[in-house]
Amino acid sequence: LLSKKRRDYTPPSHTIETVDLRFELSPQETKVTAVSTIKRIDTQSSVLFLDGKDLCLQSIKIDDQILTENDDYKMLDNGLELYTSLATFTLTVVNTIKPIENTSLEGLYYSNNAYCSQCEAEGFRKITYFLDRPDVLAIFTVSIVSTAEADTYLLSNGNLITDTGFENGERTCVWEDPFPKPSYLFALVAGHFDKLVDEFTTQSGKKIALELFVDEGRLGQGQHALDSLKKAMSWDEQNYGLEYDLDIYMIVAVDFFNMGAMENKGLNVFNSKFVLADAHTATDEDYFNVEAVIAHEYFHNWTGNRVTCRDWFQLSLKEGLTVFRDQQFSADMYSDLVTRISHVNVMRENQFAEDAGPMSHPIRPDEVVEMSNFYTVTVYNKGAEVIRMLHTLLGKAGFRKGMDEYFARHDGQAVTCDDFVNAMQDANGADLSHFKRWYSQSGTPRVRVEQASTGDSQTTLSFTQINTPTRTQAQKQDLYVPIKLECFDKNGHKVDTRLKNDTLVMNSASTALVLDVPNEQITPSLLQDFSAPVLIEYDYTLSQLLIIIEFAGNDYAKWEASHNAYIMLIKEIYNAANGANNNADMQLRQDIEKLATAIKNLTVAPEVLAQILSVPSAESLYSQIEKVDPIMLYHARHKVVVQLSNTLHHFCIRHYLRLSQNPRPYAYEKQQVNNRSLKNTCLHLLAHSSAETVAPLIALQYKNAHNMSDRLGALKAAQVTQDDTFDSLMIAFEEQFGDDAVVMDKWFAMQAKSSKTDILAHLDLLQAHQQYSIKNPNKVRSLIGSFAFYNTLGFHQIDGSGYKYLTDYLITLDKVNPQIASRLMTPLMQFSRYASTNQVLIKAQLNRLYGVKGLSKDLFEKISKALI
Ligand code: DPP
Ligand code: ZN
Repeated sequence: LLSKKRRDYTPPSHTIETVDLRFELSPQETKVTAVSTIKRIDTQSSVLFLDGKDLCLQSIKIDDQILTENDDYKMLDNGLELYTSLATFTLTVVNTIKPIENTSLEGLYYSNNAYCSQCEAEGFRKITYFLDRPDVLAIFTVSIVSTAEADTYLLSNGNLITDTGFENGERTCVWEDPFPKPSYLFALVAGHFDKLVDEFTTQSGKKIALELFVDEGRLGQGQHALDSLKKAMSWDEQNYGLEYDLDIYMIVAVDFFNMGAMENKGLNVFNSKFVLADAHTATDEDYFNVEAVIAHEYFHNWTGNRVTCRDWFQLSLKEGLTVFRDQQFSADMYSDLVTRISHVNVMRENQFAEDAGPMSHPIRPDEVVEMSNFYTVTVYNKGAEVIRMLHTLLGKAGFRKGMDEYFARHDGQAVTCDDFVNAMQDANGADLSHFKRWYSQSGTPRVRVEQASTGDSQTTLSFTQINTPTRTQAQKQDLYVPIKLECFDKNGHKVDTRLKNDTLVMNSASTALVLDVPNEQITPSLLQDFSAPVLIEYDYTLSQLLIIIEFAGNDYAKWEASHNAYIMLIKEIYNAANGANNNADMQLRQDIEKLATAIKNLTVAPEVLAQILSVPSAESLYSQIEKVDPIMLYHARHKVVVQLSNTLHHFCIRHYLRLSQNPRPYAYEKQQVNNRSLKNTCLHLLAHSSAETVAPLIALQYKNAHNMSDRLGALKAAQVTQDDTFDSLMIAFEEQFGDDAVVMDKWFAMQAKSSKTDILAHLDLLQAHQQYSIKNPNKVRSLIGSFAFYNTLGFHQIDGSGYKYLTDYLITLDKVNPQIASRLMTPLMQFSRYASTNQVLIKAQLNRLYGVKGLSKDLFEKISKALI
């Protein structure tokens, strides 16, 4: 399989200045006519290559001349080659496609009685022959012709300039997008929807029409999305001076979608999961996510659409930056701390794992076989962390200056990550050459911190970076690493570090910090706010962590210290289970006692306490233990949670009862969200305790719940107790929500995480459920994804049957939707972190998969990397 390399980039031989697309819609066979005005750029060129995939070509013309195969053009596997030396010409291509057979959900497809498109990254070539690359920017005019009166909306990018209405058996709508754009931002949606309308006035006084399209009957679940959109629009004006640029902004929610959402110019297409929300069906977390994804896609209008990527290796140019912007937005809308913690958890649970496995790649990859394999937590989330470090380095005002410079230079262009950093650098008179290494180096840097006496009265903290070689990079360089830190003495007083903004900047492999306090009295709180995407190695004692929990002035540091304390205790139990220590249980009781006392003494806001009471997931611990036995780790973690639950029983009951009183009508607003978060965290923790008082509380909460957060909170707690309550609540839930596709995803996910011993038979039954479909990515992710990613006991069964189950499913799914199959492979890809018995079993399945005939590029790329 041919890979593309970043270094091999060449500019296009030709460009397309305008394209008129005409779609004559039919689910079975849609006819596409593309009339492009093409200009030759490379004067030496006599060949024009056009991408094309799964297309049925009808005719092809240059100006008025019909072309003949082999004389004028040649068909290739991945497109066609046109022979012409004209400097400018009009190309007319007529071809047909089969939307109803397109289960890959890439290109134009038909599902739930509607047409929908997804072109990023390389889906446009499944619509027509084209220069399907992001550095070719054309003005699009789109005519959509439908003979079905039921298709009430025929939508594309930009402004509607003609609507014939339904007459003589057909209707045509014509859309014109005045902004030149790459083909990946093209969109078409046609079908019947309900429409919610709103309006936004920009800071310069322009009125924008906002339109939200949802499935019939779902209008009541759309207002939160529109409110979020308006918040995002004014936030971007206030924080970056960026205004919306078309007269209309449309969002369509569909049930069948590979991604979360897509930022097509003026016509976003969304997975309905990130649009639909009301108190009855959506949790607080869902509300948060809808707001964040709506904002993310909106922010792309400038960071992505107005300034786009030169080639797909530069994906982080728009994604890292836009994720950073949506994170800033979420922090402003809701909570700095909780938002930050949720993103830090993603880094530690998912990104570190990816970077330690066979798919490890820099945020700007060097080599790609299938581009959709690179929509990763590395490109997105680590990319955002890199932008965040730039923000730290340049300061808020400096960062803004750099952004202004970036738009001043590159509006309307397709550019590179280097162009972005250069704009930042030049606007600030800074030298970012060392910083740029973050773009080319993969892997998670570890920073080893050692503490030692310097004379009698001083302490030296020495910091050393360890950049371990990865599969594709044998040589690693040191990186720019800002480490935000505070130090405390034994009384909890803050020690003066003389650091600007409390931040130690590592500009080389090692550095040291000297403090005027004796060694035995120092407790450092390191990497506050997760100031760099690195792993810190420092051997804390429990007493040190307790000092931070008690005395640190910022909540992040308190949370981090509690998090580290849990990790420490879990590791001790894990190691003791290997036979080392008989006193482990008693030690654990004593340690948890101390930790619990520190927690009880805190006076922090409810959402902070909720975070501190949340024991880190097993997944986030995998990067902490070499060759981990997942089942043993699961049990070790469980033991710690149970001990914590028993120790904090009264404390949690007290909070729980207090917060359960006099509920107000549901609103997604801070105080309510924070209180619910603490209440449900307490309930979940209580469910682990041996006290019999808890089961009735759970059942009662479920029964009285007037919103989804409380309902799901009860259900999750019931799942922990593993008694009949859970099964009966699940039946009640299904009866109530069986018709709501988005809500039922929660139900499937809960089923998939069940610790039933016959989980595999159970999964078979669930696949036969009337709401389940292998063609619907949300369903596949909820059921099979939740099982493989989160059901430790079920997936890692020692006979390998969990691994085999997933592999069997992947073989079938790959034929239906390779992108989703490829995402679902992740748990198998990360085999190297497991104990050797697990590794052998997983590799056997990967080998079996490798032998399957006709495997997609998506899977093939990953398996070949895994098996090298
Ligand atoms: N729709 C995806 C995102 O916004 C890809 N651009 O991240
Ligand atoms: Zn994005």
